[in-house]
Amino acid sequence: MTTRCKEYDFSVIEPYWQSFWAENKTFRAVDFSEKPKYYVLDMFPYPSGAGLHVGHPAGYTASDIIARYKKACGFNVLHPMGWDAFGLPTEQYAVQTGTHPTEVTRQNIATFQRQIQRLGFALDWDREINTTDPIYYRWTQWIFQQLFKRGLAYVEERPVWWCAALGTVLANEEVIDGRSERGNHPVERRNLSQWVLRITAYADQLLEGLSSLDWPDSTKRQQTTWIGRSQGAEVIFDIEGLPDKSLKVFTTRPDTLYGATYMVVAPEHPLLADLVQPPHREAIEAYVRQAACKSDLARTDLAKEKSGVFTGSFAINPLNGNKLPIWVADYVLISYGTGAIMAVPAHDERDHAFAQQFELPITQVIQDKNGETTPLPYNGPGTLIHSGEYTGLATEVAKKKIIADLERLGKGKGTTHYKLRDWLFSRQRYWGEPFPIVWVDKHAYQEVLGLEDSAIRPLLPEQPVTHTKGDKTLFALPLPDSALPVTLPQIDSYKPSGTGESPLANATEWTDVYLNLRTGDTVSAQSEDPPQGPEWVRGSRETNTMPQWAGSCWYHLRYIDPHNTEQLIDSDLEHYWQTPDLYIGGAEHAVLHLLYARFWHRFLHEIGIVSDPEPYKRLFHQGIVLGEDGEKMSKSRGNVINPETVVEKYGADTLRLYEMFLGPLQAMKPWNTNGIEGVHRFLRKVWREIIDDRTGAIHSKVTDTATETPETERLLHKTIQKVTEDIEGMDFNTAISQMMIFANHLGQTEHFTRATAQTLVQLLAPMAPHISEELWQRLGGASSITDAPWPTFDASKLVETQAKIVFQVNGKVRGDALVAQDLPQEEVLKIAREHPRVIPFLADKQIVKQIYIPGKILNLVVK
Ligand code: ANZ
Repeated sequence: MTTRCKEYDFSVIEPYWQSFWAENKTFRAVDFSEKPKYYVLDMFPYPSGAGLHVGHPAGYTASDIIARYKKACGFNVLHPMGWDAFGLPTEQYAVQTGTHPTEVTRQNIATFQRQIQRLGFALDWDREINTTDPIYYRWTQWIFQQLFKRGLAYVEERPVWWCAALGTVLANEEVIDGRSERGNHPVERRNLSQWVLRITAYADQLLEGLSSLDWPDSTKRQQTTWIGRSQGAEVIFDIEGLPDKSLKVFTTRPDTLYGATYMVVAPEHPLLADLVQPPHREAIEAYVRQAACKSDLARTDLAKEKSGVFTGSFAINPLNGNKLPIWVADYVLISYGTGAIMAVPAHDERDHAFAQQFELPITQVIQDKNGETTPLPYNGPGTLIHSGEYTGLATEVAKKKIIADLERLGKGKGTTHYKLRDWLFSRQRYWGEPFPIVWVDKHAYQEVLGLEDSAIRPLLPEQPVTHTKGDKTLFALPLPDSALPVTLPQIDSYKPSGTGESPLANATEWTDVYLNLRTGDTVSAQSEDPPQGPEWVRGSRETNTMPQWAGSCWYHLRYIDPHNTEQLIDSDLEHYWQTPDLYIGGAEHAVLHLLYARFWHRFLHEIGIVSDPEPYKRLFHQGIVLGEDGEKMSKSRGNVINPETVVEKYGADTLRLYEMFLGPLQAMKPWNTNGIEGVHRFLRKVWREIIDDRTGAIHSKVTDTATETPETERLLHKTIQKVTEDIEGMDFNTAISQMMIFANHLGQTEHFTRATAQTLVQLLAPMAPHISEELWQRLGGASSITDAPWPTFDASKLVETQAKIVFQVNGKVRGDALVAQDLPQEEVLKIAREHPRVIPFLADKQIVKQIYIPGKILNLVVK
């Protein structure tokens, strides 16, 4: 049961085996199998209109090799695929063309699926998921509800980028230097009511959990920095002339308090209005307006020139009573610490640059350990100087003492701050998950509180979540489980509403509803015949949608139980499959997705849905594949390689093998079309060693009668060992090199056994599965190669029996020969003397000395 081609014809072989695997459901993951489980997960793709690019197969081939290898090792493998399909590009395409995003998504998924299937991945397609499918996002909404009822979702006025010309809110990445990326219109910060998730409640857990993870160090470091826990103190400064106000700062260096020479508040600081003295008012108002257009990143860029304005007010140093001028400057951010700092220019780089620019005093208060004068700013540890009673103390001691003294004076306390902010969770978009929330007025909310037996009561948070609209306060009411999923309504335009609200705000037919709290039924409030009864409330649906990250926060769980309509995941299945044993994806997700998913998974663990607090124990980042010119592939550069074109020309096995042969998986590396020819030739060679391509039968070299030569046997076992170890270590490029060496060796032998040929194709199968399955079957393999157990090597066969001896004459290499490892020196000398390339150098000469390094070199000194 094979194809009939004589030569290596991948265009026949590959589709043949792909349908064979699909029809036989070869890669079906079996729930509750007796075998040990192995779950290997890829970061699922966003099905864009552009189709697959060569970056996708790099990671997917790696995970596929592991999946196929683990199956051969006797594991019950789960290797699934799905679509992270909500997102802005689809919505924008829909706006431009008037096609519904569902339709755009359907088409894009069809393309991605066809392209992925052509690569012959060992995927269980019965578990395919799609984040935009209501069957899926019902559970995304459900998780939101659980967060909501535990007080982890709330609404807050948050500054967002608002572009008046476009009539919409923009994401950070859509704003460049204070202007919209599209159309170059000015943007400004505007406060809008936003949903926020309390990820900060998990800051410590997320930080401490990192130590248990087998992740790339750089990614762990990025998460650590992103969470940014810093220990320090809050210090309270009195303000001259404002006896009932004070200025609170956060500092990690309370030991430098004597070195503070000025203070800074962020332009958004609530106290600023009180601090500004009349002569400075105009300048400050202009400055604050300017700062509103800059991103945090631009404001804190160390390389940028510092800017700021003096407020005219002074603060009092709580330890020594010094008067410090208070400035406003945009390098201090409102979102961190307390939004105000004590500036210590001698020991902080930013303060130093600022002080130099505005000619403010610089007072050194820390000397390094050796007491030498260090160039300023010096931010290391050392001993205090010019610091009153603290002079002479080591920095760490001084920190503690100063904090204790401030506490006693009521002027401060030790605190911990985090860079991590709560997660802004709403978007003013159409193509995202709707929130399962209806806003009702106070009266209706109180009535709900009275409905003791309602399905909704257990979903209400202890503290109501409210937001004000005009002069009204509205209360967030979660929809009961029976109302899920809340599906997206059909609307005429996906354009933003123009008021800063989502396009859904225009769909009043959908937003204004009567909701039955018991059944979850809704009736449009525009209905002529409004329903009656105590369980019906009138409200207005939340019109923001969730960000694209939501669906990918828990998708690793859905693959385990993809069709469950009763619960998020069956707990027996969860116990069986647990979390992925290996997760492969790009390093660009180091903080956002990988942190959000850890947060949700920890939360689900806490509420008893999953058994482990961490979702991804072992993580591997595949490197980026660059264009042939060494630059990032991009349409505008014209250096994009389309995997389908490669498959057309060389076949999927070549593409897979080539992507793995390019270099170490984690490295960034350029594409090279010449290299692909080499890999393709290797596959042809393997074919021709085993198949006689004039007849299509097994080559006469492949013997069933003779035994294997010791050299072939040794190299075979070495190859099994190396390929096995390299696959385990994800060093696929060197595994391939070893197989090339072995294939070359077979090319040079007269005969090799059928068993040797079978083992070679087994080793090749995880990387080039189609040719391997074909050769396996032709060699008489009983069932699919995917059922054959992984070859094992015999360590006793690895011992080198032969050695290559290099012959030198007077220190110069003149020839070499393969000899038995334990051949006596006289015999080796005999071979050297008879070596055609050595003979000329010995003629008429006398050997005066022999230096023999067994198994390596014979050096003859002649006169
Ligand atoms: C005085 C000082 C002296 C500081 C010194 C540093 C060195 P990390 O470590 O990142 O947490 N800071 C505090 N709040 C700020 C804000 N909202 N915007 C900008 N800078 C802010 O940084 C904490 C340090 O960053 C704080 O310690 C404060 O400067 C500054 F030799 O206070 B430090």
